[in-house]
Amino acid sequence: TIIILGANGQIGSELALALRNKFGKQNVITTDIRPPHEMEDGDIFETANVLDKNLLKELFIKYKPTQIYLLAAMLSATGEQYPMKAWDLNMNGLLNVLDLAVELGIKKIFWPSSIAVFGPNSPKVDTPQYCVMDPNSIYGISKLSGERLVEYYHAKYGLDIRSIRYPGIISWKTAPGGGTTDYAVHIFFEALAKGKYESFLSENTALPMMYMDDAVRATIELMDAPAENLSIRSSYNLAGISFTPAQIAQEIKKILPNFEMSYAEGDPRQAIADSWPKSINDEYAQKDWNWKLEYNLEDLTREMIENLKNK
Ligand code: VAH
Repeated sequence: TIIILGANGQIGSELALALRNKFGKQNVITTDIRPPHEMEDGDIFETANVLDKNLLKELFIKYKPTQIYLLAAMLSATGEQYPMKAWDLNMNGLLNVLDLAVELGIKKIFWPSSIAVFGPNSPKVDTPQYCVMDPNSIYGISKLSGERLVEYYHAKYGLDIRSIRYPGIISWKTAPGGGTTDYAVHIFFEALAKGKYESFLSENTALPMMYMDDAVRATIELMDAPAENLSIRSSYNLAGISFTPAQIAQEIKKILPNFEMSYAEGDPRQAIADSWPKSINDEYAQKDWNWKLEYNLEDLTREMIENLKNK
């Protein structure tokens, strides 16, 4: 069986769909701190807080998972409002899962890192797998620390933990919560609802992004790769596509000609975005597990508008 912790989040909710399709609903246990808004027949859900180690232990003993996906975390923008809560959730949630996996012999774990592990002194363009990493958001600090921990638990205890440094992820099924890259999701909701959007990031803020379908496929392809092929046990860079708010607005205008974009000044998320890379090099993912992106900016824009129109 597979247990997904944080299954109601932006990534967790779509990973749950993909993993249920791949392994069968009866083999996927979704958990979060509260039930999802809607469930389908056969969906299995358990309420679980990743900070409650005893409850996690009971769940792991009850379901004997062969794989755990730990998606519970607080993202960058909210983390700057509640730094100690973010540190507690992101670090102790991870440590609880790592310790229980060793204790109970659970081999395979997925844990997401982020481009947020890079900081002001990291190379900004074509950011490599190995370079200076001085994150200055508590979220980025927790993800960099998490990378050090997962590599340590792999080396010391042989845990088969796999990880991806996700770029900003764009999806329509579940609205994201508290991220700096969320503008690239909100823009579509507002373009269709109001015909206009005020971006909290400035027009030339280039960031690495990825359509959710690519992010989910990358996750499953990494988890399916033979362990002996994986040369990275911290977390794999994944490039996605880099664009600015101006560029995505331009792409939206090709489909919604009356769409109007404007830019707010002084949003605290601007400083977070400015500390991150503009583009990423993902040669290790290409070499180790044959990664290939499928959705470019034009595809992503078309998919988001079509799916949100029908939603
Ligand atoms: C955030 N969506 O904005 C997340 C992600 C790279 C961005 O880590 O915090």
